[in-house]
Amino acid sequence: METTKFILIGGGGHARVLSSIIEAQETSKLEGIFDSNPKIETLDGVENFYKYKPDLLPNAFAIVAIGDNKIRKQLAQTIQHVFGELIHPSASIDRFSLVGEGSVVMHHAVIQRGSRIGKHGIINTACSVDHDCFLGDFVHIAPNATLCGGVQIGDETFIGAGVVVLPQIKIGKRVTVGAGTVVTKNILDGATVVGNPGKIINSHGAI
Ligand code: JB3
Repeated sequence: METTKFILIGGGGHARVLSSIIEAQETSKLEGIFDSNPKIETLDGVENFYKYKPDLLPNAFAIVAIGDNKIRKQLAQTIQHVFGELIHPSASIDRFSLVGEGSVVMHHAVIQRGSRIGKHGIINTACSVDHDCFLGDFVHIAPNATLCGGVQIGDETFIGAGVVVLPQIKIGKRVTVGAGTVVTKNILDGATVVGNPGKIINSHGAI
């Protein structure tokens, strides 16, 4: 069976988790990483080529392996490789859901029926995206977070570890929801929300 080859842009903690997903699939292979840090020679034995070169490993699919949504978006615009997707075999993805290019779904995550994950999203370890959710591009759902049914999340928004978002809630773009927050009301663009129940702690992004 043909091997699916990958390159990772970035070689830190997030890249190591993605390397673990690649290793978990017999027909996938990590060919190299591109990380600007001169101290990183390899990632778990895979060579670091440092500065991104579009003509190096041209047949490999690229994943931007940077957890920060804004940096991941900036970098994605510079990559000329075709983007792939990475889904750990232990993740549960309903056949009527969609995962956009460049997105990654970690170990034991759940994406329920009718949900759509945008481009370059991070659906992190053991989080759950329930039915009919709509996530924009460059969204990060951190480990163990729970999106109940029909939740909408805007581009570049970060949902912290262990967050709970109640059904049908709409969260705008570039929102930060702190770990453990329970989101009970809609949140406009740019807000930072923390606590149970979630309270907005910056000027914009009112309910
Ligand atoms: O919370 C969890 C489960 N994971 C976090 C993840 C989602 O985000 C993790 O704990 C970290 O908070 C974070 O992981 P990430 O993005 O790997 O962070 P860090 O370990 O700091 O690694 C970032 C790597 O990207 C570093 O090695 C940088 O040198 C590299 N980097 C930063 N900017 C870049 C650039 N590499 C390239 N090629 N180009 C850049 O512009």
